[in-house]
Amino acid sequence: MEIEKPIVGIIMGSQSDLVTMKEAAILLDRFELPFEITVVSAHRTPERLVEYAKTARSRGLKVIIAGAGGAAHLPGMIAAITTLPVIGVPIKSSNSIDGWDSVLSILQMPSGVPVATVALNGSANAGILAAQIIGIFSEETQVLLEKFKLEQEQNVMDSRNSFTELDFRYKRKTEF
Ligand code: RP5
Repeated sequence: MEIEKPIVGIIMGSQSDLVTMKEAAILLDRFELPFEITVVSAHRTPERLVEYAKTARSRGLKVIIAGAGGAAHLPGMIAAITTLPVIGVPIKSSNSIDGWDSVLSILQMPSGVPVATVALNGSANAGILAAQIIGIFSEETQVLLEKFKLEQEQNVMDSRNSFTELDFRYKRKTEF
């Protein structure tokens, strides 16, 4: 069996980020996209960061998802070096005051160096956004994304049943 080369890179500042970042991997798996996942620390392994960013495109990656917490410089520094799109995941980590530090470190990039920042701990959305970027060019991925949206819609519609069971005195029947 031929092993497919990864087209999405998931990186994080520490192994402690994995509990959050694995959600992105679960989504990429669902969209059948080959990915690599590893630790690259902006502060503890700066040279590894530079090498990762410099070689990402030539190694076949199309999108990078980078998660970090606290003084979260990883996504921004990767974006400073590569021309690939970078999706940043702010993480509420052990060295975060309240999560805002991670959000602002990743969100407030200077003009000229964009990072597509998702919500705090929003790594599932990072996985979906990466798939949507790939889906611009891949019909197969686009089909899986549409299926995902339909399933999501159905889950919400099914959840309405729990509302009909509620018994309020002034509740009125609704078709909606
Ligand atoms: C950041 O510091 C990492 O991304 C992580 O979120 C945080 C804490 O790292 P550890 O001290 O758990 O290794 O650079």
